[in-house]
Amino acid sequence: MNTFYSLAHLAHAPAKEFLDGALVDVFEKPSRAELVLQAVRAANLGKVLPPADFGLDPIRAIHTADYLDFLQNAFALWIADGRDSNGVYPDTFWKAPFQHRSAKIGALAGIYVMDMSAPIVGGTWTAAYQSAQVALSAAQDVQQQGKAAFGLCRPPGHHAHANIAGGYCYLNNVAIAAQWLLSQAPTQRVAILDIDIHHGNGTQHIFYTRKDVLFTSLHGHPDWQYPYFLGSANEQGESEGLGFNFNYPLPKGADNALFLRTLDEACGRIARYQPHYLLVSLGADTYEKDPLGGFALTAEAYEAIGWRIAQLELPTVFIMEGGYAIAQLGSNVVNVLLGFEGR
Ligand code: SP5
Ligand code: ZN
Repeated sequence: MNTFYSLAHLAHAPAKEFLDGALVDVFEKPSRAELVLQAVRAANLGKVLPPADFGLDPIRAIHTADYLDFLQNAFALWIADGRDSNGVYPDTFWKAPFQHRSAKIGALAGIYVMDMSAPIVGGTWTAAYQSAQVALSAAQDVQQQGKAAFGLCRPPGHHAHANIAGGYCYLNNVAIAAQWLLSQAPTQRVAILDIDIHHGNGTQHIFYTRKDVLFTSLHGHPDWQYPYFLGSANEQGESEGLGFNFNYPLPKGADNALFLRTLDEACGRIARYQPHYLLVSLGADTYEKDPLGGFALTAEAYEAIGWRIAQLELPTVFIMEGGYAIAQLGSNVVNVLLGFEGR
């Protein structure tokens, strides 16, 4: 299968994030994508191609105009306000009702960013824009050749809501690609399978009231794992979307057997939905050695995951999400893709 990749991700390289109360070196760093790219090349997965430019319209179909303005201008406003060049981090998360809407960058960050792990630096907008183009290009490739493609997206996307950044995510790449596929007649239904260890809160919320997108997610139970506030099994969709959202929250320490058994359940749901396309939010932070994980998956699991997804026999768009165990990230991700191809 073809891999889509853009060098623009290199410009998104914040130095620090807040984690467990400490300012630490970022986990979501440029070497992640570079190592996955090297593994793709070493495995001869297929061609590595630059993304086409679909422009802003497919991004505007998912994200609000005010949020996109914020993402594009935040760093310049931050610097103009005399703040630290480390990047934009909210200093105020307001919980009470608003009485005043300030245009100060500190206020905007509080509105549009939900946590301390989505800093915005000078290269963030361009990187996020190109990451979305990578996802769109992978979707178009699958639409044209009918089998599979890999969008090596960085930054990742599944925590981003229509108007909120968080969890290293700014633009929801998988949602943008899914919506674009639906805009291409005669596609009527697409399914998303999210196997990053963190629940895809943004993707779920974006499609929560819709039945043309089935969202299924395996992840650490929000009782113990980020993002804490969404991801329970009783979240099944609302209004027209009721019955089109399936969460499979798993306990800490979940192993290969439990993960693969649960994946089979999720795949059963997807098969019954009979979608025209499958999009996979592919995170490898389920790996036993992941510093932000908590599952116990071993390297052998990844090929098996890919093989099971292939049994759905659907045109499939893989979209890169998380995975922070740098030494094994490339091989774990590529093993999913090789497993899918039966290699
Ligand atoms: C795309 C993606 O994988 N985003 C993950 C964002 C995780 N943000 C950090 C959450 C903090 C969890 N506490 C970790 C405890 C490790 N000591
Ligand atoms: Zn994750």
